[in-house]
Amino acid sequence: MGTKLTELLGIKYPIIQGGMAWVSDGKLAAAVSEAGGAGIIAAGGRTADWVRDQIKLAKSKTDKPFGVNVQLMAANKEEIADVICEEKVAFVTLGAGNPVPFFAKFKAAGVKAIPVVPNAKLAKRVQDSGADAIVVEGMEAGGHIGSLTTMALMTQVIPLVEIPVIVAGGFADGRGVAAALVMGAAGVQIGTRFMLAEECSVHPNFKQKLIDAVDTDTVVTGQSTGHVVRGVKNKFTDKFLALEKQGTPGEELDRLATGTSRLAAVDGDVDNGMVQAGQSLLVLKKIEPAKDIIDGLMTEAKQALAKAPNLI
Ligand code: TUI
Repeated sequence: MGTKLTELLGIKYPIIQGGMAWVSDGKLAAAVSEAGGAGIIAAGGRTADWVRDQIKLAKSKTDKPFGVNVQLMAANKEEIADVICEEKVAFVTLGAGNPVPFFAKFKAAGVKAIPVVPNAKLAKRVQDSGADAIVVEGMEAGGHIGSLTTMALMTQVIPLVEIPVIVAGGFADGRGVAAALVMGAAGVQIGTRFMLAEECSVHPNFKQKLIDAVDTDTVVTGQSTGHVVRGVKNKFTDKFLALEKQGTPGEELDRLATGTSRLAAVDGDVDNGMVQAGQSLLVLKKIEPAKDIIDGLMTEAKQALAKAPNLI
């Protein structure tokens, strides 16, 4: 038995890895795909050459389908889209902007287009414009977020569209996967949990920050600028939020935030960098292979679903 997502992508389990800028590369994507999910290389902040190299690396490690996440605020998004088409990657997820202008190019290259949307209106619009599936992402997620919760999105968007709906934001264990499937989702996208995969190259300081964090430790920056981002509270977010409260102009805040995701994820400065992460942090206890994460998620999901028929 599978779902509309496992069928669409030709994968074993209904789990896709979130595209995490400065974090998810070809090594992590291949490990997740090899374990039966769908891994994703995050192109945000990277050059087109880096993206091509990581696609080639992933292809050398797995024959299974994997994807690339394109960040639609990036200046080089067209160039990256061309690389994805040339390399005939199985699918793309498209976030943080309007994905519709890219659909024709991906369709012509046989690359499935899966936009990430934060509300029902955009879900309907991208479906009507030809999206193959959607990710609906709740504000529990890490990184750039909308304003609705995952539960509100599952409740309202899943019945509204015919294409497969993958849900994201706050999922970190198998009970969550089961709950999403019962809600009618075709799959779940999980980001933060995969930062603790052995194959994830994010800096060890970042991994430790996640292990040490508790459920209430994330904050949301950028409400005043429109670049709304969730991450773990630290010296950087304290300073940023204090400046926001004082009414600091948006351009100055944007300048202050520039480079901070890389600083935390690549350089390991988890005090002065932005440690982008979602809200389900207590589940993050140890570093383990991606395969163990996925096997654990699926075992737990099956147990939860087996119990479900007797609940009412
Ligand atoms: O894109 C994400 N999450 C991200 S992108 C990112 S890189 C970044 N870092 C710092 C600041 C800003 C970006 C980190 N995390 N998730 C998918 C997502 N897409 N969330 C929200 C949206 C979205 C928002 C507006 C999608 C479409 C949209 O409007 C479309 C339009 O133009 O009408």
